[in-house]
Amino acid sequence: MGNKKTRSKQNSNGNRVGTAALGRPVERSSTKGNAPNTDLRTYSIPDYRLEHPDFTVRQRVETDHQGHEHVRYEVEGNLDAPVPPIRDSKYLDKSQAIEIYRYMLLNRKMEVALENLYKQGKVVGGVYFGLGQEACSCASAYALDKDDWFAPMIRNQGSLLVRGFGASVTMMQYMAKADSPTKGRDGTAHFGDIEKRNTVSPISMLGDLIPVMAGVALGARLQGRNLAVMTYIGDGGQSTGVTYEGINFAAVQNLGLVLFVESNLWAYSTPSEMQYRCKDLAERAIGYGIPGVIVDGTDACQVYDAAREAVERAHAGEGPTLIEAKMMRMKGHAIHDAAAYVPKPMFDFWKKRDPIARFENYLVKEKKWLTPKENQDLIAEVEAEIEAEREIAVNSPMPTPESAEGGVFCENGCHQIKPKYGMPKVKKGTGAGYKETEAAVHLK
Ligand SMILES: Cc1ncc(C[n+]2csc(CCOP(=O)(O)OP(=O)(O)O)c2C)c(N)n1
Ligand SMILES: [Mg+2]
Repeated sequence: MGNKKTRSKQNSNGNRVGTAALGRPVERSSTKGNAPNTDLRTYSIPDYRLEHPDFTVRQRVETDHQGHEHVRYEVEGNLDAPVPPIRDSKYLDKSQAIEIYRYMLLNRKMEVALENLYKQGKVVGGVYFGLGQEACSCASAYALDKDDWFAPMIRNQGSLLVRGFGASVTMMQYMAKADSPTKGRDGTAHFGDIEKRNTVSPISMLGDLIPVMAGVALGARLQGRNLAVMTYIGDGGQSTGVTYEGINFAAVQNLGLVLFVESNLWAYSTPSEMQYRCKDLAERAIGYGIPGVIVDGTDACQVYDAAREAVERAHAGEGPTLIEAKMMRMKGHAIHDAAAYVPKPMFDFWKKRDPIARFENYLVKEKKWLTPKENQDLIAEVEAEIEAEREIAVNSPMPTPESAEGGVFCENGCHQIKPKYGMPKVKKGTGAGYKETEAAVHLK
């Protein structure tokens, strides 16, 4: 993030890729013989993947010799398919691709450090991991411009790194340290920074971030700015009613929501087969009347391209985009969960599609953008950074007991909410037609 972004190119129809390639559902009449068949409509959902994994998870109920029933999952399908290549990005140049790779390495090594801190008894509570999802977290956040807004979910610790939160911030938060953003009041990732980094804190109630972020986009637009607002929802969390409400609101208001649906095949111990019946969650976009697109969530280039196109649509005032990123959660729900319910062949399949190993291979062997020596130096430098950040976090003090009573209520205007980009433009009432809205009065 932060460096110059290449704008998406024009496609052959002369439309901006951001609009046309993402396939805003377009009604098409299909033909029967020569006559148009008006009974049939088809909608397009672009799919950037170079592979379409083909397997199904089935639930089996088994009875043990004592008569107790146990649920077990089995996977069936083509689990020996060859690993697909990384798809060349339409927009990323060499230095940007290497920067994303570096963030992915930081993401992974920070989580390894967190696991060790947990095992050393230094973490208060649990730890959540985004293992296998680093490309989705890092390349998505990298597609945002500095002024755009963003809200991570618990697994998007890589996105936080991209948005400028050092690894020590997340580590201190898990250790409930005095210098952490919540000063020890919350043990997990519930922090943001609405002043400097345009980052809204995750919300535990799944789906609730979506209307909140739609509201952020609406607020910015009332203040004269078309900003992109990016957030994430899981394949489990997208079943909530508030997800529907939030996306629908963003759709009808044409707000710049960039929603990543992280299709990681599991919601806690529930497989996606038991979560929804449509083939791909991107199809939900058709019902909302917004563009939807499918990407391989383990391919940083695909994630970036779809995100960047959605961000450009948002900046152009063209409304929300739903991006389904397909991948696999490679650990349990959190550190307490050994994920014993996941059939081992599924882990084996996705392990071969490790987003970091594949991107490394792409940069070193295919593109030759990094020599093996440069790659080793980069890895060593990332390890040194994580070690330094770990030291900062470990050395931060625990909060004093007296500090617990501070920061509970607003003190001395600490949370004054002011319009960030300018006073909202409202129509002045001149007669029976218009009335100054209550919201506008309130903002003054
Ligand atoms: C409204 C709501 N219902 C239930 C929960 C409890 N809960 C927390 S995480 C989770 C599973 C989420 O799965 P998914 O959305 O697929 O995200 P993933 O863990 O795979 O990233 C559930 C059910 C919650 N936080 N909010
Ligand atoms: Mg999930």
